[in-house]
Amino acid sequence: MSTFRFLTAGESHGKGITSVVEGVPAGLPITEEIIEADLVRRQRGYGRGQRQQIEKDHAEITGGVRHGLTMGSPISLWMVNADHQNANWQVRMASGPVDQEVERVTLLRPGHADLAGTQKYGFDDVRPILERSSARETAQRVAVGSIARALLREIGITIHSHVLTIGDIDARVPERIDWDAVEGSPVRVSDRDIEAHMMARIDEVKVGLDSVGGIFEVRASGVPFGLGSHIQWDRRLDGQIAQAFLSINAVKGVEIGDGFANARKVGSEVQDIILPADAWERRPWEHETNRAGGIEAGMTNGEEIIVRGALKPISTIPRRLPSTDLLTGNEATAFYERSDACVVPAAGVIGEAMLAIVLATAALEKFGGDHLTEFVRNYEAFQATVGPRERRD
Ligand code: EPS
Repeated sequence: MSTFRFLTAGESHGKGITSVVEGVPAGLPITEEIIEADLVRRQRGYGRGQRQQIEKDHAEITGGVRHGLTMGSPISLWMVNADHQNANWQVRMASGPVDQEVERVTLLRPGHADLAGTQKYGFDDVRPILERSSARETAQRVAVGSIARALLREIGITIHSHVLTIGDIDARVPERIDWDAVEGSPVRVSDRDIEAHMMARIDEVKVGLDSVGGIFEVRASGVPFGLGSHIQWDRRLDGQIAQAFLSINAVKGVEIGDGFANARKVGSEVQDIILPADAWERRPWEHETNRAGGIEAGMTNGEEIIVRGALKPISTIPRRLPSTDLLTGNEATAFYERSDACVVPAAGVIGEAMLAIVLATAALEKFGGDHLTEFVRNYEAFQATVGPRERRD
């Protein structure tokens, strides 16, 4: 049985970024076009900086897929950094020795990897640290997420995201979210009025040479019972999701279901009542509400998974922040090259990828299978066992 896992490599302004994905069953339809559809979504979003006009993200499949189908072997993806074509970057990020002096970055940016990274890895130049800690790497995570998502789709799981807040502006969340409207929105909200307010807020922040954060929400529907487990701390799915979300650049908080709101209530107000069979509309064991966000005791409970990620405003801002020089320890202003004013919409797309990766890993753990048909067969056999014993035929 295979375990879904992946690694990425590459720097923001190096030649490109790579990933190797292992554990995908054979027979899954994957094409560069399928992956590109998600890459394009990550690049959009109001408030992105100049860099996204330079990059046209495309993942070339260089291994593991033949004639549009996975082979069960590791899948390798290669993505070019268009910005590297700039002569400056070719010298600054050359993998071989260069015969000219390359200017060091020594003005530490607060809120980034600069200080801790240089101290930990022993550099007197921030460049080798900032290049890898850059959110450019999330382009590969989204590509890997596309593969995970394609696998999940085979067992009926779909994943969406939308933006809940930009700064202090809250979106109104309707009972049924119009995902097509979200996809058409520059800030990934379904409400046009709020969209205009949010965009105005981003403009305002840009004029003030600042940045703004916010909260995005990712939802997975069609999730079967029993992904994750209660039996050991590291098998709990909510813990795995929290780790995956907190690994997204600038995400500083994670909430599953009504986590924070529930903390202010009493026990009788926060339960999701398990409905009796005559009230079920779509499947066995429905709940009256979904305050738990689809996970109880580290396992999926059949309801929609709802996860939120809170993003701090991007730390690199055009308004030069007071800081310190890495070499001298003297007072200085922080390094600034370029930045985005707001990345909350893009972070939602990255959150979808991370949730897809966690769920694909858990689904493969539960259902296994080296070929897609085996995976789907195992899923279907399990689904047939779900429900009250005396009502099952
Ligand atoms: C990033 C800084 C910006 C972002 C980049 C992440 O890049 P640059 O310094 O080249 O302007 O645009 O994000 C991406 C390149 C991307 O594809 O998302 C950072 O410091 O993390």
